[in-house]
Amino acid sequence: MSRQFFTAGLSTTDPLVADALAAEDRRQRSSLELIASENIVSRAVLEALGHAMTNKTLEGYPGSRFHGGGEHVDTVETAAIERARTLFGARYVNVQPHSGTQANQAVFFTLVRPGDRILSLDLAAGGHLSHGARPNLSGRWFEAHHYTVRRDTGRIDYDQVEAQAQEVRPRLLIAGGSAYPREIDFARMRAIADAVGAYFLVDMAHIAGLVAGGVHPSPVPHADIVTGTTTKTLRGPRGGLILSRDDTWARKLQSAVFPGVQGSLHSQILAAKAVCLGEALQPAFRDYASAVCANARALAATLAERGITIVSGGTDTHIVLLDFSGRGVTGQQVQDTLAAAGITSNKNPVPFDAPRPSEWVGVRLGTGAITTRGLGEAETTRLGTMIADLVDALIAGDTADAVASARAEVDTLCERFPLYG
Ligand code: DSN
Repeated sequence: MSRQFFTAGLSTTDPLVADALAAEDRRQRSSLELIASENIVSRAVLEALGHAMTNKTLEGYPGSRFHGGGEHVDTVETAAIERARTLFGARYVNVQPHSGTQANQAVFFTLVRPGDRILSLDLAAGGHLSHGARPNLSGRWFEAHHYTVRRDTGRIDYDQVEAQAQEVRPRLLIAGGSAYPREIDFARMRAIADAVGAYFLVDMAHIAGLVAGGVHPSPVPHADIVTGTTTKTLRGPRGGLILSRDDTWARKLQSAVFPGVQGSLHSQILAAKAVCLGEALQPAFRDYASAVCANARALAATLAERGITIVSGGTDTHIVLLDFSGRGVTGQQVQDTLAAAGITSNKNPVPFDAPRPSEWVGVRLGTGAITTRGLGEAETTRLGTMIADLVDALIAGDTADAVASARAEVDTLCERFPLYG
């Protein structure tokens, strides 16, 4: 092997990929990220992600591996487990799931069998694909039923969930999702699960950082099993995790993750997970989580004042879900208009929306990344005004001036709040 293999940089060996990475770097630095499932990881997390620990293949768990040479991965995996235990008050922790979806698959492997009934939040009401949506494996393997939100409040109606649970008699009740902006009453959901003899899973992927930061109630005392991601509000690498308040399911979950739904682990990701969990244990993370929610409330209030419908009338989390039904524009058009000004968002269904993504009338915003960047309530309020101006211009049919003006303000904000020095 030529020495160059070990020494040459990416720009020399693969300009196409190097250029794409450089362009992505510029994109992130010069735009404001409002996609609710994104965040900006620390330099320390990036360092762990880019480490040669990626070369290490391992299966099994610390102290019980199928390959040799795993002692340093044992160190980082054990640290990640211990930190998650402390952070979330959980007894059982598994940090190996490659994603939140695979964490959920491991829970299914543990608690249910193909053909069993599951009951989860409807996708259009803020649920998640991996909770039994038809195109997902979970929708094919289980008899999935979905509860929704009230049309008048946009919130979960727990009496309705209870009535539906009594009718469906699911083996597994699931709470959580990817676009529900309100606090979830985990104690009530637990009571509903108990009343019908169902297991109770909470997928806290979006709110894990808010739970860690003490600004959202924890599902851990209530659920049989909790899944989540280290991405999103927890501000870590892409990947999942599984928690439980006790060891009831420990043995089954261990073998459900490996060898049930996964093979070898992603060593360097475990190192990055340990780093982000360590960061979340610092007192400053509580301030961060609190600022994320304050920014979301400021954004929702500003947009509502400008006549934009906010699903559920506001937010208790980092998510602000906009509803453009009856305004003559689609979520895609709003997403594209914001993007032209350097504001990144995603089209999203709103409750009871059309099934086709091209017809969705929602846009989901989230404040995790801009808060990491340093924007406070004043800047977020200003950002809300810019978004409202862009929407007004879109509805009026001429966005050129609004886009130019917002783009200039986005540039100024990006310079004031730079990424990675
Ligand atoms: N579920 C997707 C989202 O919320 O954007 C990815 O995690």
